[in-house]
Amino acid sequence: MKIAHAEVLVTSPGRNFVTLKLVTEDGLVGYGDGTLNGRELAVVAYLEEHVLPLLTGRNAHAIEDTWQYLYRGAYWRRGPVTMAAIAAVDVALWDLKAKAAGMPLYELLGGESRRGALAYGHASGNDLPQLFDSIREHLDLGYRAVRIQTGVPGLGQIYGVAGGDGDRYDYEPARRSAVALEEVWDTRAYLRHVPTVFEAVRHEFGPELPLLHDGHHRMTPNQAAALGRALEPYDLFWLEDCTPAENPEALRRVRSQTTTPLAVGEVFNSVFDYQTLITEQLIDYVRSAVTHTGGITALRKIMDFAAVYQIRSGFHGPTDISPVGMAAALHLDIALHNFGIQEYMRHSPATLEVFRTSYTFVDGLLHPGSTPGLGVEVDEQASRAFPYSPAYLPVNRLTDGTVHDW
Ligand code: GCO
Ligand code: MG
Repeated sequence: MKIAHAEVLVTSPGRNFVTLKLVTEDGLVGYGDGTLNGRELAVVAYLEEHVLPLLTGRNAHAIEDTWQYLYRGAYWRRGPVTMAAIAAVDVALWDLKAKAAGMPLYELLGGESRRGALAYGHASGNDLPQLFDSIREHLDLGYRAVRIQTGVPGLGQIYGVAGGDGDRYDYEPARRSAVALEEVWDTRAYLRHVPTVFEAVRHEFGPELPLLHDGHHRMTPNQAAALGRALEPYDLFWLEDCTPAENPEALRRVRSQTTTPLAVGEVFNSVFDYQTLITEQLIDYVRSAVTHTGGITALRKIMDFAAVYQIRSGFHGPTDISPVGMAAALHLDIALHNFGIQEYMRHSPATLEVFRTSYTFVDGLLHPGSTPGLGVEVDEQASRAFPYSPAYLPVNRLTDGTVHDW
């Protein structure tokens, strides 16, 4: 099964997506997601200029060899652009292999370990009434776990809070911008406010509902430890990215101070980013996306390593992971023994018009479906109606103007 043709598809149905398409000599088509939100065209250039010329004529079945060839062969290893490009190739090859076998991909990863993958959605509101409405809306949609983000008194638009006017999510798609928008942030105000929100949510919705929260890399280890402790009475499923990702050692301090479960890794791109966190059991959940971690081949190895230390998966699944990347995560979710939860933000109707998916969401559980391969086909004709449009992520500043982590 040789690769006859490789090409990169860029489309923007609601937001930008980068998809690698591989075609074999006998006409099988495989897709891989290489979307890196806000820096999309860097991955396109990496693939088109440096990877595609190496793919034609290669044995499409040789997934591990191709992975090592692209990773070690570049000499310059890791980094989000490189690993998103390798992921795109890796996932497209797994899609091809499973299509050639006539099986859904999870069968090649060991088969089903569960009926479906518990998913969490993004509930948010500027204030408590809006937040409660959003939680109810998620429960009505079938979600059995929700992430909670709210506005903070005194601050304007902040990460994770849908802006109103029918927006489903923050920056999806209403405030995407060709220049980076700026938000204002105050960590002390946030720390005072968040426990009151969880108190109110538990009071209204009871003790059962799994609740999650994302700190988006903004706290110091001490602040994160204090927040983790303050949230203990509300029994969080996890507190995510409490400190900046570059310094895994910071989590030793947090870990020693609180039993609130910790989730980390959406901006990581290799197993080495996790080495300290896993071996010292400083985290409870691996947050990586297939798309940003070198694909199924690499993320599977991270999860097997994590399993030894009782660490489970909680893969990244915002709408900037394309339906191809989401499907790849779902096949792993179904097959892995140490699955934890799957983030699931619903893609827009425009996105789903271009990417035809076979995954399902029933009673709060996601399933990748039984179509051979990943179960996602790209409608190239439909994609042409949505040309690339530059869109930056926001930049965060403290109240005195200092740039902070967004
Ligand atoms: C999450 C993430 C996202 C990221 C986004 C950046 O937990 O889903 O934090 O909201 O901010 O993926 O591109
Ligand atoms: Mg996050």
